Amino acid sequence: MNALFRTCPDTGLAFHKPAEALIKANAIAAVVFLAVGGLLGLFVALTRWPAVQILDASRFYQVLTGHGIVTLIVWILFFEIALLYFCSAVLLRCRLATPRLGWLAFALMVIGAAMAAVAILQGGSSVMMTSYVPMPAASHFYLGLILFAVGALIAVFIFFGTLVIARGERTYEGSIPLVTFGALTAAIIAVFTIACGAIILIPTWLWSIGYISHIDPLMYRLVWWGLGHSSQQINVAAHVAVWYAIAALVFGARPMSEKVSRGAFLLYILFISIASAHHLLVDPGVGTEWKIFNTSYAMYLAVLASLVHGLTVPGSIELAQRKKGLNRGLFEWLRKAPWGNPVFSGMFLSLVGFGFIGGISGVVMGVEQINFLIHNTIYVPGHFHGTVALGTTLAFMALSFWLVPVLFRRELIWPKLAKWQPWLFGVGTALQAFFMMGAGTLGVSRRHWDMAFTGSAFEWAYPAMAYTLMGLNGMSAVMAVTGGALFVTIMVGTIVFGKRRGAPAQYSSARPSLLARAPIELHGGSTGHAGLGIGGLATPGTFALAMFLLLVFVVYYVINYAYLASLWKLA
Ligand code: HEM
Ligand SMILES: [Cu+2]
Repeated sequence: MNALFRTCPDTGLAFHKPAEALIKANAIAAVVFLAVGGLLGLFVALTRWPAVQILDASRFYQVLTGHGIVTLIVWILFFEIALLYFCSAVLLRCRLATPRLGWLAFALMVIGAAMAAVAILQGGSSVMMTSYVPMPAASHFYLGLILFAVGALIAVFIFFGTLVIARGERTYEGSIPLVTFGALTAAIIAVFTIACGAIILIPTWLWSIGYISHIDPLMYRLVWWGLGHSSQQINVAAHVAVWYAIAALVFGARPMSEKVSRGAFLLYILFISIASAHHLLVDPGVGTEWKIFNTSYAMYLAVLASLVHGLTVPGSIELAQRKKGLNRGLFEWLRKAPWGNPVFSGMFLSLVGFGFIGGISGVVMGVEQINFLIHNTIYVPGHFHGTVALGTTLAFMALSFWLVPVLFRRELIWPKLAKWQPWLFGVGTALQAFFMMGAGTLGVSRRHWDMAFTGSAFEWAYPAMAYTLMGLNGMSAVMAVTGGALFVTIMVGTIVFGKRRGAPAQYSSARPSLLARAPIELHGGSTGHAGLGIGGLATPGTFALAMFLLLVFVVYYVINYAYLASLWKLA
């Protein structure tokens, strides 16, 4: 049987027919679930808005569980599977390994997500995303998650298989492209992540049907966070790969140093699972040395990797722009970037938001002492909306504005509104993160539906400011959800109603042309050292931005320690 390919007339990419169909299916599932998850998020935020409080307690926990699982697991993973197939079969111009198993994986993921959704809807599984034991959920809640994970694992192995095929059939020269390397990083971490998930969720499922009598809650948390934290690193590796892809697509930018970028991805693989310890900083049972070693030494090597990407992605854009003559001052290259193109604006807001909000707050809250200030407060959702909503989700949205028209061969509908989408979602989410972090610093608890604790035996009130902040959070959520809804509408509208791009695609069994090795180019003129910072700074604007990040980080870090000291009323 000969594999069928089409060559995209707009991009030159080669699409293996079954790979194309699988990418489409996974992408559509992703968008549909994002719509559901975003709507649930709106209800969560409106409930936490004290003046609105739209849901009652039991509905709130149910909706919150649905929101967390549908967004962070289902939307993100469907999109990532589409991304893995794209980065292997399409970028390497080769056939996808075992497309039939790809459909099996897809079916398992759909069935698993549906099972978990039904369990949540039935009301007996409002255990939140983290599903800590001994809080029980229905057995089909756990089984659904397990089936979903098995599906995802199969897809990850199809990705590995496709890399092997590409190498065996020599569809590319040299080493795999950096974007594919980033996807490979995500896939390797995914294997570890899903293994942790199996180790903890399978016994929990057996516990839910009565085969196991007891699961130790501390052990549960330890292993669960091997899943919960590492999966966030899959997201980071994937969205960093998307940043590199978009820098190349929009600007023709080339990585400043492939070696450094690849080395940074390697750091993720080596050090990230260790950072899971930052979720156990207040847990008894694990020692202080263990906590401090893992979160304050080893974890910084993973943070270093993100800092490297945060430097080299805008740096490569700056270089590409300067080469085009946008060379005046520190920031002409950035001012004259295509801010009206949602592919670029979404990616850049994702990068800045991830660094300044998600990154700084993450490092600060990962310090054992400071963690006591904000543990289990609404600061935590503030932080991770900076990472997974603003960082990952917005990066995926930005890529979709380019990918969906290419994949479905249709023009984007509503291009004018599309320009606004990243701003609505990005700024709305950033504000949400700020307000939740602010309220959390004032102590507002996480996951408690009523911050006024109405009717409780002991009276307790937060500072008035905390109520205001939670109201502002609700308003920002409306803005973010508007942006999210706009994204979903434009994507679905484009797939269904978008104007067709040219004649229907023709597939042929001819082998696509070889992916040529990119010509090696030295940045910054003749010396060849400029790109390394020797002989003049090639990217002064990016360097200035990096110094600004450092400054914000130091100031914020010190403020938190000062605040911690002020709570210590012994002196
Ligand atoms: C505009 C869209 C969104 C809104 C309005 C929103 C709002 C919220 C709010 C207010 C909470 C905190 C609830 C609480 O603890 O009281 C929350 C929790 C959460 N959100 Fe979002 N969010 C949005 C998008 C996302 C996205 C895109 C993701 C993931 C990719 C995400 C993942 C989560 C998770 C995992 C939780 C925690 C659930 C739990 O505690 O079990 N959210 N969201
Ligand atoms: Cu973590």
